[in-house]
Amino acid sequence: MDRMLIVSNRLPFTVQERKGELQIEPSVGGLATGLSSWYKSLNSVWIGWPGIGRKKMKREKDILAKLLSENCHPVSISQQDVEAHYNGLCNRTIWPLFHHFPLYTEYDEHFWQAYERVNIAFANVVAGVAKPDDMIWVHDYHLMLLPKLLRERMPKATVGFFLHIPFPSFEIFRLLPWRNQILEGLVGADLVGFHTYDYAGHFLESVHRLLGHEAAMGQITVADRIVRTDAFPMGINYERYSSVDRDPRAQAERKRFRRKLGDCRVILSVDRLDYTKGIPQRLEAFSALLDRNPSLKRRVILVLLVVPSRIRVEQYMQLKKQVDGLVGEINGKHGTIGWMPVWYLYRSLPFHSLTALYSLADVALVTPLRDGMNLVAKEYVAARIDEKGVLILSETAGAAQELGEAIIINANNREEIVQALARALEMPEQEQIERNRVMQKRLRRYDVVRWADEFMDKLLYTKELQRQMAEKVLTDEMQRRLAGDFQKSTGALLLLDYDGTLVPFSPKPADAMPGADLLRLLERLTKRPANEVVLISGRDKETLDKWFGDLGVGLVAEHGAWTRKRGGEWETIETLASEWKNEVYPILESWVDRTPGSFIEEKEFSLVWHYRRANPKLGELRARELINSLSNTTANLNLQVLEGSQVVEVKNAGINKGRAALRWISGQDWDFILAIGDDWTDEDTFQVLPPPAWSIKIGFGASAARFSLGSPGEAVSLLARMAGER
Ligand code: GDG
Repeated sequence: MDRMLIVSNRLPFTVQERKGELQIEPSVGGLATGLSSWYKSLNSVWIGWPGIGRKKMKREKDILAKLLSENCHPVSISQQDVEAHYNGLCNRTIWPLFHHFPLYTEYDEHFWQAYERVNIAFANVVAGVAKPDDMIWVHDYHLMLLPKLLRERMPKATVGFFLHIPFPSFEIFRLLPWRNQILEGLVGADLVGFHTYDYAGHFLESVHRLLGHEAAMGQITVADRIVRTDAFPMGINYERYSSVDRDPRAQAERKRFRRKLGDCRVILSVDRLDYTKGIPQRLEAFSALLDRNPSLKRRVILVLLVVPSRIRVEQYMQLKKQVDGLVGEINGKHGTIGWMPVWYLYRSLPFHSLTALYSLADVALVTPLRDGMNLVAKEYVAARIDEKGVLILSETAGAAQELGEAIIINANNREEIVQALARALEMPEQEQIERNRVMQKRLRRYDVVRWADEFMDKLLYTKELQRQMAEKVLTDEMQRRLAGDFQKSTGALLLLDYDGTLVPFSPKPADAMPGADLLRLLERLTKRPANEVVLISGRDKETLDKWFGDLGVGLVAEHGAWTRKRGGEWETIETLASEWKNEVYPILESWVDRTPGSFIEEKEFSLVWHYRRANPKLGELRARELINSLSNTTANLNLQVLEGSQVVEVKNAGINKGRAALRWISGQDWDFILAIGDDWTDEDTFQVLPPPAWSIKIGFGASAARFSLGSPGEAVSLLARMAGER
C-alpha cells in the first residue's frame, strides 16, 4: 500500500511541560485513540500541532527527534495564532455555527486571518513531507482550507477530507462571512466525507447554491476534476471496549465503584462540558423523574462525568456555573443522608475507569442537542459484554441513524426523556439483550478500522474515476491532430450544439447571446467552401435566425423540429401537430405559480418549463411532480416529456437532434466530421455519427462521445485552433 499522511489539528502525541521539562504523551480523544493502531499498522505519517508553541519546540531538539521517531511531523504555530485559530475561529465561530447555535457565533476578521495562516502553515509542512504517490487524509473543521491549498501546491495529489462535526443546513451555513472560501477549500479534496447522509446533503446544497456546482449521485465537477462526497459513519475500536472483563484494572475499578454505589441502579452520562451536549436538559429531566417517582429515591444514581473543555470561552464558563447549580439543586432537593442522587465528576477519568462505568451502568443517557456522531453511545453498547443495559439516545446525534434499537428521544422534550428513563429502568432483561445484540453486531462489523478502510477505498475509487475521465480528455496533442485533419479535409462537417457548448448557461436564456468574437470565429469556419457548419440547438428558430441568420451556417431549431440548410428556408421534418400546446400550457402555468423564479418558454413545437432561477430543492421536487402529472396528460398525444439541465420539455415524439443531424451526415461524403455537445439531447447526435467522426462532450459525465473537454471556453479555443487562429 502507498504511504498514508494523516493530517489533523492535534498529533496523536501531545508535548507537555512538567516540572520545567518537555515530555510527550499519547493524546486522548476519539480520532487519536481510534486510529492509532490502524495508523501504526500502515506505512503512515501523522502531521499536526504538538500542543506547545514554536519557541519552546525550538529549544528542545530531542522532543522533535522523539516525535519524528513516532512518524509524527509537528506543525509549528505561534501562540497568538493558536489562540485566534483554535480558541477563535474554530471554537467561537465554526463550532457553534455548525452545531446550529448561531447566537453563540462570533464573526471576527482577525480570527479568520489566523485560520488562513494556520491552514497555510499546515499546507507548507504537508507539501514538504508528501511524495507523489502518498494518500493524504485531512481531518476536521480546523483545516477546511487545507485541501485547496494542497491542490494548488500538488495538483495531482490524492486528498481526502473528513468532517467530524455536523455540516449545517444551508440557511445556517450562509450566515458565515467566509462561506465561499470554506466550500472552495473543501472541494479541493477528491473525496469529502461526513458521518451521515444528511450532512453530506447539506454540504452539497451549499455547494450548489453558493458555488453553482450541481451534484449528481454525490458527485460534483469542479473545473476539470470530479469530487465525490459520501457518508462514512465513524466506528469505534470495538475490541478495546468489549474487553473490559479481560482487563484486571477495569475489573478492580468496577468493584470499587459498585461498593460505593451500593445496590443503586446507575444512569450514566459522559461528555465534554459543551453546550451542544444538552447536559442541563438531562439534569432537569432526571430531577423531574425523581419528582414524579418517589419510589426511585435511594434506588437510583446519576453518574455525571463531565470532562473540562474550552474553559476560557464565555459560554463554557456560564455552562459550568449552570451545571454546578443544577447538580447542587437536585442533590439538595432530593438527596438524603447516605444518598446523593447525582454523582458529579468534573474531570477526565483514565480509560479503565471509564470502561468500568460503562460496564456497570444500567442506563446510558446520551442526549446531545446536536452531535456529529457521538462515540460515547457506541462505546457504552460495546462495553456491555453481558448484553444488558439500555441506551437512551437523542435523534440529533449522528449515531442515532445507526443505533435505531436504542430509545430515541428529542433532547429538547423533557417529558420524553423522563418517560424514556422510566421505561429504561423498567425494561425487561430479554428486551435489553435483544436490542443490544443487534447494535453490537453492527458496531463490531463496522468498527473504526473498517470506517478508515472504506474511506480509503472510496478515495482510491474516486482517483480511478478521475483517471478514466482523464483518458477521455482531448489532450493538446489530439487537438493538434484534430485541427490538422480538419485543415487537410476536402469536405468537413461541424455539428455544434450552442447552449452549454459554445457559451455557458445563463439564468435567462435570452442573455446567452453570442458575442462578436464567437460570431467572427463561426464565420471564419464557414469561409472555406469545403466546410459546412451546423448549429444544432433546442432553441426556437426565431432566436437562431436573429443571432446566426446572416452567417453561412446550417441551423437546427427545437431539437430537430425545424431545419434550415445554408442559404435555404426553414423546413419541418414532417408535419407536426402543435394543438396539444393549448392543453399543456395551463398545466405549466400552474407550476410557474407554485414555483417562484420558474418560467415557461414557448417554441413552435415544444413547451419548456425552466427552473434554473428557482430554489434548487423546490425546483427538483416540482420537476418530479410535473413529469408525473404530464405523463397522464400526454399519454395519448404522441408527445415526449424530457428532463434537461433544470428544464422539463414537452415536445412531439420522434424529434431528436440525431435525426436532424442525419440530414447533413447522409447528404455528402465527408472526410471530416466533428460533433460537440454537452447534454443528453446531444447524445442522439453522437449516436448517429459514422465511426471515424470526432465527437466531444463538454463536461465529464457518461457519454457516447469519444472525447471530452471541460468547458465551453475549451470548445471555443479548439474551434479557434481549427480556424488557424492559435
Ligand atoms: C467529535 C464530534 C464525533 C470522554 N470522557 C472521557 C473520555 N472520553 C472519550 C470518549 C469518546 C470521546 O472522548 C468523546 O467523543 P464524542 O464522539 O462523544 O465527542 P467529541 O469529543 O465532541 O468528538 C463527535 C467525534 O468527533 C468523532 O468523529 O463523534 O460528534 O463532536 O471516545 O470515550 N475518555 C477518557 N476519560 C474520560 O473521562 N479516557
